[in-house]
Amino acid sequence: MKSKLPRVPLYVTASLLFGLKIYITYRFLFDIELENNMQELILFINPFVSAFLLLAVSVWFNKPSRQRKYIRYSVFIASFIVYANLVFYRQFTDFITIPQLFMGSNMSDLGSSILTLIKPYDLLLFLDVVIIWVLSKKKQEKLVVNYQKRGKVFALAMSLLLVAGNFFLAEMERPQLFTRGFDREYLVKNIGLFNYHIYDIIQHSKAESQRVFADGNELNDINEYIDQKVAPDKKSDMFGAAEGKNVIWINAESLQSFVINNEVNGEEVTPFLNSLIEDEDTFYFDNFYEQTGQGNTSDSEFLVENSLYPLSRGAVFFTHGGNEYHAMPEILSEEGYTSSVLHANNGSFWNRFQMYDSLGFDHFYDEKAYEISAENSVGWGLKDKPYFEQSIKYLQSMDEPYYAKFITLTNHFPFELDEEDRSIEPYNSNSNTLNNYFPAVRYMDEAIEDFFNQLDAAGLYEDSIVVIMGDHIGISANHNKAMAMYLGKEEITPYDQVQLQRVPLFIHIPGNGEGEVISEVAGQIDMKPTILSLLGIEANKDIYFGNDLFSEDRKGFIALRNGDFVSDNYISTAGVCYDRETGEPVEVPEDSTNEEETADACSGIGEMVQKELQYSDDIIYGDLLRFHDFEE
Ligand code: GP9
Ligand code: MN
Repeated sequence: MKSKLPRVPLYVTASLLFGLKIYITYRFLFDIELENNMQELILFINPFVSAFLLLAVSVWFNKPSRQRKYIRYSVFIASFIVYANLVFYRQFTDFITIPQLFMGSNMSDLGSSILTLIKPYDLLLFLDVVIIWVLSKKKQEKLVVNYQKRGKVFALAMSLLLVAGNFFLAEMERPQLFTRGFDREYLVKNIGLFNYHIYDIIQHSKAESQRVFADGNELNDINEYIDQKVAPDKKSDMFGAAEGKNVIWINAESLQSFVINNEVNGEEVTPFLNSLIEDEDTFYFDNFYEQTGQGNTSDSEFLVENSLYPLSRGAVFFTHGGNEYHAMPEILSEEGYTSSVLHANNGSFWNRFQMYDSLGFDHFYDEKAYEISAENSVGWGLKDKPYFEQSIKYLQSMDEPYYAKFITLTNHFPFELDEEDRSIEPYNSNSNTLNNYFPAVRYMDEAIEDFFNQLDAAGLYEDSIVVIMGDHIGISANHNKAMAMYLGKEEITPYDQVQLQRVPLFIHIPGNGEGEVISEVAGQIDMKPTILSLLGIEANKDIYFGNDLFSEDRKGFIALRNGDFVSDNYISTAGVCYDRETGEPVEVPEDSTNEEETADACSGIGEMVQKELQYSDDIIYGDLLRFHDFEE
């Protein structure tokens, strides 16, 4: 007997079956972290949206057999893509990218272990394909559709609308998802695996085309600029002051300068760091600016290792992780150093696996190197105190001299902290973020103090220098009202905003005895030349935009990534030129006809800033360092 019920068209049934399969895969086979209900919802929606987008295309085929064939094969191929990602994920906890597919050494690692990554029950993942295949072979007319043009356009409009809705939710949940890239997991969980692959292909082709058209001649102007404006004529007095020492680098998550030597509820926020400033072996820089863009921590790392600027959009770790660089770890290794990063987070975050390889790091101790449990974690992961504690054994095992970079995690937005770790009370304002920032900063301060003691106890202190640097701001302009209240100001002006981009920099050289507070304008771009000079390493042929912070002979300005800048005398932001000392806008004499004068005092430096940022971008987009001979 024939059923009276109208049959659901095959492309709809297939979308539901295939969508459900992808959802199950995301939810139970990939280890995707879901932090709230919104993320749960988006993860639930996006598989069906993607499936519908893919399969609704079938309505454009007029011939029933073509329609069936399209549905059959697209589900099969798409399932294969999901499965390939799953196998890859089981090995790398990451999703496939185009560069990895074509040139990754990762993939060859996979080759040998592939059999251990395939499970018998994986066959079930093709159940939907089988059902759809069988259905599509049935010649029932009702399964295929024969829409008029209107119906076809409607199906298309419907699928695009669903995609738009999905993207809208994703943007809401994770603003600037597309420009910033973040982590592949973020992309997959928000827009789905297929849209992620499309995004990856677009990113990749954009980067490739700029790369393809470069031939190296672009470097002539850049080298000339560096020779004239950046490279100092002579070495600083501190050249070689830490020759042969280990470099222990601490990336202090979200640490801003405004908490240094400051109080909250009558309590010192950073007692240890404050005492470190007083220490005769410490150089403390109180006008040191972060210059990061959208890539946050990764951008600060990029600045430090390369003395190049990060990009104005996206995270360069992500977009240009495969470029040729001549970074600090590589230069150090030529001098006999080993280099490592220790960071108790997922190693694929910010594309670190790939980028650290490109930068020349020898080892990366990621979360797998740490014992992490619910008890010793908070917020983003392992708490800083157990993190440092567990790291000592790795330091002890390193070949000397070494460069070891520590990246802390606890003082990360939203600055969660367990009650037992809270030594000072939060601030009291309308911003919970700012309120909780203080106890979290204090926890990091204590963790760093403990770490100094552990270094000493393990006999690792004397032969090392310790650098502590804030990576980027922790409190954004969204909290300006509370920030103004805390700082005792009426409001946060654009000038103040730039000043809030100061992060602490400590260079601690045991036994040096000449430590002081240095107030010259400085920034993250300066770290590579500074460290290399301290270690007595000359890198004459290097391409970089920073200065040795101990040199007299410096550019005299720090470019912020948005084109604002701070110079010895001025701060330029939002098109206004301020006197750096007073914070007052610099007046242009009204009756002046002289072009030099009418252009405000900032414009000369402004042009240099633009030029320098552009040169740095050209280097990255064109992958120009591959044409440069650093040995020569
Ligand atoms: C993540 C950590 C924090 O691994 O570096 O990153 P952020 O969000 O600050 O860039
Ligand atoms: Mn950070």
